[in-house]
Amino acid sequence: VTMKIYFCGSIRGGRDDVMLYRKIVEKLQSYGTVLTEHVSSTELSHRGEDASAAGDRFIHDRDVNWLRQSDVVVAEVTQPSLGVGYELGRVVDMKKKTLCLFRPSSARVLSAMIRGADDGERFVVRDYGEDEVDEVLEEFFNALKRT
Ligand code: 6IA
Repeated sequence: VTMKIYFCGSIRGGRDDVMLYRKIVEKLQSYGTVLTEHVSSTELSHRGEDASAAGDRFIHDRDVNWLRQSDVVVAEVTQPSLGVGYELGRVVDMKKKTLCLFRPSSARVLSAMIRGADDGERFVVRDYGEDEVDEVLEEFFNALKRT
């Protein structure tokens, strides 16, 4: 049985980091099935293909179901996104193992509601640089195997 990984990244919050999401998702795929591969699709713009409320409800319900099914959650949180923040809030309640990746080089300051949720164990915020994706994920998944 392969691990189910839920990846969170900004969509309507802005697609500036989509190439980095690609890189992260590619690495994640070496550890398991990424349920949310579309988040890293370069074809998906912040405007989206379907803005209807029914479309949005479908997306919301499907994503929350995927969150419930997932074994582990990885989020790139540098580009602020309401959707990613919402997913992380839901996931804290689901008590899933979660890794949030933030790039201080962006000159942004991460929300206190994310940084402050770090408990050093189940929910971890990791500062990193773009060239450290592989190491940071290796470290995280190796530690998972040991628990
Ligand atoms: O508020 P945001 O759009 O930035 O929220 C992004 C997060 O919400 C991602 O981590 C996704 O898991 C989830 N999400 C938001 N929109 C979608 C979506 N299609 N498909 C899948 N997951 C989504 C929207 C595409 C569109 C712009 C029509």
